[in-house]
Amino acid sequence: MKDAQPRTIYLKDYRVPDYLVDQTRLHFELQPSGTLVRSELHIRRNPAAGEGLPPLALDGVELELLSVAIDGREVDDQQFRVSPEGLSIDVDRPEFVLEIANRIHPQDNTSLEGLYLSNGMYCTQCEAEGFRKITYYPDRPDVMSRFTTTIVASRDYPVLLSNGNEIDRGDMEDGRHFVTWEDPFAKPAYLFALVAGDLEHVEDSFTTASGREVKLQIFTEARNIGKCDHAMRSLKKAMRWDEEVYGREYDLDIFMIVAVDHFNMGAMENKGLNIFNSACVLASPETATDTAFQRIEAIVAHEYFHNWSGNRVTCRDWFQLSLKEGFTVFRDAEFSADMNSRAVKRIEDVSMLRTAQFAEDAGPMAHPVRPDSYMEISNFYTLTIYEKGAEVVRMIHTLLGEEAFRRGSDLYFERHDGQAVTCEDFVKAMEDANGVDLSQFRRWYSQAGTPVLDISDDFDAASGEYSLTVRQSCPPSPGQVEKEPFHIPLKIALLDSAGKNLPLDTSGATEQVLEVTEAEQTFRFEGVSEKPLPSISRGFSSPVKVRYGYSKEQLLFLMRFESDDFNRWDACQRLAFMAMEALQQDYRAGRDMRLSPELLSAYRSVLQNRELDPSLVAEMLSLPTAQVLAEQTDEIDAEAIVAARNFAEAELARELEEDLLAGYHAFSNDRPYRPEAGDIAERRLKNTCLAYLCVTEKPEYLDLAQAQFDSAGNMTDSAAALATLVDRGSDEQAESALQEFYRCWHADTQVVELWFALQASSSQRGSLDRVRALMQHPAFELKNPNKVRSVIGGFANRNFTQFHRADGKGFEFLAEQVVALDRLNPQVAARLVTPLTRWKRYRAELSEKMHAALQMVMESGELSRDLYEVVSKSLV
Ligand code: 0A1
Ligand code: ZN
Repeated sequence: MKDAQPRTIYLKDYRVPDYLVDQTRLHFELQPSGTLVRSELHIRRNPAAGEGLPPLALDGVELELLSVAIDGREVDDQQFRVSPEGLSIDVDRPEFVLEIANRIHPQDNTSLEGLYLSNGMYCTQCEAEGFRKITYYPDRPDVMSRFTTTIVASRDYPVLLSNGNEIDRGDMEDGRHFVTWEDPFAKPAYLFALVAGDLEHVEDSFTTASGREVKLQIFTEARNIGKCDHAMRSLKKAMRWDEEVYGREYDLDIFMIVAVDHFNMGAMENKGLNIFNSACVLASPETATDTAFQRIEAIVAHEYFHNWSGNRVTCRDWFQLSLKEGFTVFRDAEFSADMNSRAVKRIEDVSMLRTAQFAEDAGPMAHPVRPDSYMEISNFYTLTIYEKGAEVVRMIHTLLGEEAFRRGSDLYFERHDGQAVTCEDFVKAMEDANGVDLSQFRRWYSQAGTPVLDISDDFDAASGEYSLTVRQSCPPSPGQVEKEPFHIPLKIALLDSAGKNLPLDTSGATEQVLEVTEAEQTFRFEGVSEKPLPSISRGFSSPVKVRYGYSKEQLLFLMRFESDDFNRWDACQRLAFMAMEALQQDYRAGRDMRLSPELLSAYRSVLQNRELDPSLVAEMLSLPTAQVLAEQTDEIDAEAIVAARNFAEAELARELEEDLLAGYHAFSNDRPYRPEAGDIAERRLKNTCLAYLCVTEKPEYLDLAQAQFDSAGNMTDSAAALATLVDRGSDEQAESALQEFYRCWHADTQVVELWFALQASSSQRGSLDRVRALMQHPAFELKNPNKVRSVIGGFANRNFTQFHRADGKGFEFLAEQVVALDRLNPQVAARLVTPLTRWKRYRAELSEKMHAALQMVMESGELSRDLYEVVSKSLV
């Protein structure tokens, strides 16, 4: 390990900062041989921190310190101490100007934290604790300062950017040039950004609600300049939406986005200068799939929304990360729902939550939405903080209703503008604005684990009373054995035998939000004339597992009549899950597998239904993925899951062949490409039909796929056809399509990433040998996280069949790669190891092999703090 003893940081140890930094002046001289950083910090004792003048503690990692001066006088080295973690300076006055000079080496920075180079362009990533790799500083979000930044560089870097507004520029005598930026808003260091490179940009403008003109610019390398339009459109939509829905206006005169190829995450909300992973911003119809178009729209919005939920109001400490992330994910999800199909957006989000977040909640790294402790904060950019955090905000929205929620968010922004605050402050604003009590609700922030609701019902025909009894429980998670009952909004409806929603009270409302607060609680409905069928947790009203003993017939009924699209899809999922459990049992017992005719006919009627949104039909037709099935079983039998799923898919393809073909043709068209909801839905259903048809491996359908591949006018259709040929075609068909695709697109980074991912995640063709070969491909780069995620991540996370091969070689491979990567990029290594941390969930044979692979990582030598935390916690 890097640190002999990785330290655990506790929320309970939080103390206000000893010193504040009112002004930060930075001066960068960018040079390949090493970058010189000079800082001038206007420091003042924090009156809230108590008496006396303790030493000033600054964070700093991997820095070469050149000089330290206070109020213009060099500080002699008796007065300060340097450690691998930072600098401690003795202080004799309450207010002073500190000047520091240090050198850094961006060209050697492979961790992609701090200042680094991506394809020769300088860029930064400072969240959460990257600024300390740039210069010595109190690198914590509750120290907010006004930044002025001067960048000096050779003319080879014509574009020099930082946060805020440009206030000066000019030439130096030695032929270099400089630009100075000033950010009028105080901000924590994690929102600092710098970019320098030979970049082009597209420009547009936006007029805010109050009539201010904002310049919008997207910067990228010249070869990508044609791929910025969608992001620009998305940005303008997001700016308008935030004004309309939250009353939030943009506050600077300029908003910039920069695309970089080497990036650990999706994007970063630096004030006025968002830096994006190029995969999350660049798109054109020829090169990006519908999924990519929608992801870009969502991420551009997410980062933009952070300007208020994150930047204007920021986090006091990193335990409060979900304050900005949960809220902002909720905001971007609602934006995407408004721009596209609301039900499908919800289905996608819930599917992800149910697979990956529920697994996290049940695993060794489980933590509450507001964690109590961490070793390495980078490990806490999790699905729990982001997605479950968003569900928690959504539940507040559900409990309060649209208008009251808006009153709460208005108060939150008004009360805390310019401050660094806590999740508690958010909840308090929601309470104070509406006179409600969310005391018990706060447990969602402090208790980890996915609650389970066991629901039963009773109907008394004589009195016309129907009741629902809800029992809640929550399994233990690390450090938390007993859980107190949660406050759970449960949106329900009752269906009569004709499939109509029954009125639930005298107002005639047919939907109700039950507030579950007790360990066991009964809800009664009067005047019910026949035994109804409950529709439970409509729209997935809370992040819980609902158990109600639906029979197959009842689920079939819901699939036909349920008016809530999300629950309609969910009924279909439950049914498929039941069927596949039975198939797994057959497989294990060596019996013939059989899919029930009712299920087949239910799927057929979904496919024939031309009233439904085609993307909902596509979602309903798609069987739960192997990962979903695995997450929902107590003891994962990977082989049985694969066998059951393959069988069900083959049966559906065979039985529904005619309807699938009809569907394929009905939803094919030659309209020009538009990434609009209606068109996306049609392409999705058409390509789902194509994939099913090719499961039969009949030559005529493979020809159809080949024809689509040959003539596709957009990447969605081209990639879908390619994936189908790769999965179902002959060796020759698959290989020649792959080659042709590469030949056509080898110069396009995003498409090459897709080409990698498609192979590595193919259950048929993504063998370990192929994955190893892809890593030798000239376009593969272990130092580039996107390439790593496409190839190694594609294999470990999306290629269930091959990754779980019985000899455990898939696990060994992952362990090897994680160890190699840890030397270059600890953040990415720690994330990549996740599938191995789930070893306890598997049946013995695989479980032991996964455990051994994890052990191998542990014993491989020095681990980064990031990887050490995940591996050591998972081995327990
Ligand atoms: N705040 C960003 C996520 C982010 C976090 C860490 C990063 O580098 C380690 C980069 C980005 C967001 O939510 O979009
Ligand atoms: Zn975010």
